[in-house]
This record gives sequence, C-alpha cells and structure tokens, in this order.
Amino acid sequence: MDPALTKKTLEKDLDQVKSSFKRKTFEAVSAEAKEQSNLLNNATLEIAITGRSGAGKSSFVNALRGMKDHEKGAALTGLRETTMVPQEYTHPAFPKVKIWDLPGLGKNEFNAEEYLKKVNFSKYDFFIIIASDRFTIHETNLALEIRKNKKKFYYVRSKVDIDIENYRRSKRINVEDTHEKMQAEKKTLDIIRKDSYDNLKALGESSPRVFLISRWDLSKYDFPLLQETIEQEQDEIKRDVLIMCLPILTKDSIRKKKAAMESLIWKKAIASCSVGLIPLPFLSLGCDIGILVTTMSHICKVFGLDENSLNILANRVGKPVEELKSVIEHTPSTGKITTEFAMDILKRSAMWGAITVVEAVLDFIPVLGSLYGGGSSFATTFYMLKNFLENAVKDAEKVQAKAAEPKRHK
Ligand SMILES: Nc1nc2c(ncn2[C@@H]2O[C@H](COP(=O)(O)OP(=O)(O)O)[C@@H](O)[C@H]2O)c(=O)[nH]1
Ligand SMILES: [Mg+2]
Repeated sequence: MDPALTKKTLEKDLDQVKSSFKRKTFEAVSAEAKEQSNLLNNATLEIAITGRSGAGKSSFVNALRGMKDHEKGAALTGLRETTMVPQEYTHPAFPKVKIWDLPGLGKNEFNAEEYLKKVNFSKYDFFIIIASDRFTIHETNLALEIRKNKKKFYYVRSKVDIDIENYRRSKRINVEDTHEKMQAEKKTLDIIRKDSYDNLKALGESSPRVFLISRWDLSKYDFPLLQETIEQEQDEIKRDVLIMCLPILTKDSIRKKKAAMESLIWKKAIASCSVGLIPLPFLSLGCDIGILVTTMSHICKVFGLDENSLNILANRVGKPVEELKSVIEHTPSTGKITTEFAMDILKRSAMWGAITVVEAVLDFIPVLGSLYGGGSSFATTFYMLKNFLENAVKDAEKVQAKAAEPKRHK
C-alpha cells in the first residue's frame, strides 16, 4: 500500500479530532466516539416499498440490490400479487439493511390503517410509494396515514423509460439526432412531473414531491435526487448507514462515502486506544489489529470493492468482473483483509510514516501521550485507515470509470 498521506494533509484531518478535544475531557470524547461507532455498527435500516400491484415494487427492490429480475434470490416480478405478507430482501453487502417488498395496495376497497397494521408498520424507517401511472386515492390515503404516524414517505413514479419511448414514437423523433432525442426526454419528464403534481394536488396533497425513476437505470432521472432527499431527512446514524450502503451512481456518492468514512475513522482510532493493545515486536507502536481488519473490510464494501459488489456492478454494466478488477491497484478483496494482511502493512516501510504521525498527533493532542500506548495506537490506527481509505477512493473511482467505458467489441 502506498502512503497516500503527507504530514500536511494529516494535520488538516486531525483538526476535527483536535476540536473535539477542546471542550471535553479525553474520557468524554472517547466514550462518545465508542458509542457512536457502536451505534453505527448495530444500526439497522428497514426500507418499505409499497404501491399498487404492477407498479414496479419488486423490480425496484431488485434494482436497489443491483440484481437482475431472473437471478436467484431476486424478487419475482410481473406476477399477480396474492400474498399479504411483506417479503424481506437483505442488502447484498450490509445485512442489517433490509428492503421490504410490501403487498400491493387493494384495487377496490382499501383501508390504509388496516394495511399498515398488517404489514407491521412501525418497523420501517421510511416508505417509498410507487405508481407507474397516475396516483390514486389509495396512495394518498396511505401517505396520510403514514404521516399521521410521524414517518416519512416518498412518492415515486416508475417506468418513465416507457413514457419517453412512447413520446418519441408518437412524435416520430429521430433518435439518431442526440439533441432531438434529449429534448424529447426532457419534454416527457416535464409532462410527467406536472401531471403527477397536479394529480396529487387534486387528491389533497398540498405540496407534493414526486421522484421519476426507471428500474433499468438508477443513475438517471430523479433517483440520485431521491437518494439525496432521503439522506437529508434521516437522523445522523441512519444517514450514515444510507450513505454507506447505497450504490455508487455519481461522483458525488464517492465523495459522500469518503466523508462518512473519515468521520468513522477517527472514532475507530480513538476506540482503539483503550482496547487491549497487542504489542508488536517489530514496531514500537501498539495497535488494535482487530479494529483495523474490520474497518478495512467495511471500507472495502462501502466503496463496492468487495467480490460481491464487483460482481453486481459487472452484471449491471455487462462486463466481465475481471475487467473491472484489473484497474484496482491497492485494495485487496474483503476475504484477503486478515490479521496477517494488516500486520504485513504495519511491517512494511511505508508504515514508518506513522511514526511521523505519532509526533504530529502528540503535538496536537498531548493527552493521548499520557495514556499507556494510547498515542501510538491512535496514530497507527488513524494513519493505517486513512491511507487505506485514500487508496480505496482512488480504486473506486477507477472501477467506476472502467464500468462507464463503452464496451469493447471483439
Ligand atoms: N420499462 C420498465 N418496466 C418496468 C419498470 N419497473 C417495473 N417494470 C415492469 O413492470 C412489470 C411489473 O413490475 P413488478 O415489479 O412485478 O410490479 P409489482 O407488482 O409492483 O411488484 C414487470 O413486467 C416489470 O418488468 C421500469 O422502471 N421500466
Ligand atoms: Mg411484486
């Protein structure tokens, strides 16, 4: 692993840590950091997807999990819904994140209160209400009931790719002409947006928000905005969970993931100060290897660099996974992040940079130096994880660029 950090950049990063220590004792900061990192480790996220039968619920669940409809373990699509039981689907990399495919809202008679009771309403963090055409009184009644119970919901209009295609056909748009094609797309989206807005207003929603999506490409239309909006409306812990687990669709996702990981890293580094330190014979620094290993594996998953996520991405863009892996320079796959791996980096010369960091840290936070092995553990963990993160970000960017390249034709 190359040292991706200089003393200068580290000092900037340490500013955040320093400012936390200004007003509080080390014990208080440490307890808080530990509590927050535990909360994050144990945080669950339960996402409910609801709407009428055929609206595209199951397809959306598959899209969120990066799966094809016919893959093993995917939600069945295109079926008449017969069950009243919510179906549970786990996030491929983060098992504490669950996406629930809820039963279809009734066609004729529908009682929102009863429906919510049956689907065990209270366990969900928020609801996505999908419709593939106009919203009806069923969706708005449900929304009203959700709001009454002080939970968040988001109206989503699915299958906009079909509307765009229909518009192009009906207007005989020349799809060879990129400008004309894009204009037609914009026009269709404007029409759907206005129509959904008026439609929901007429049903009694005072200022409706609707997000336009296609199951076939979540990087398009309003999905990135939906993601952003949901994040902003969650509390801090759930927001971090969302940022960690959502697919990388834009450059911005990588930036947000990086910021979330930075704030996790210094908490992990502080937490590493008091757990049993393993003395390393080759290093005068003590360090908690366990924390290093689990956090590195975690970072790997967050940036989609683990085996599973890479396979999913390869699947989505229709490229061999080996092609995507070929651009990864620094980050090993999750299975290879072991104690030996961490020890190995610690031994390697690049790691001696950590000693400089210890000096920098002790200048900044003298209290760490007074703890037995504390200063060195903090510095080593911080340095190792920061370095790993910088490299993971570089690798993730390269993988995304590779995935976005036009396919090679043989
Ligand atoms: N073109 C297109 N088809 C979709 C989209 N979402 C769902 N579908 C199709 O609509 C049909 C019903 O979808 P499904 O997910 O089973 O709906 P559910 O009954 O709400 O679970 C299936 O044939 C899907 O392939 C989409 O965004 N675009
Ligand atoms: Mg379904």
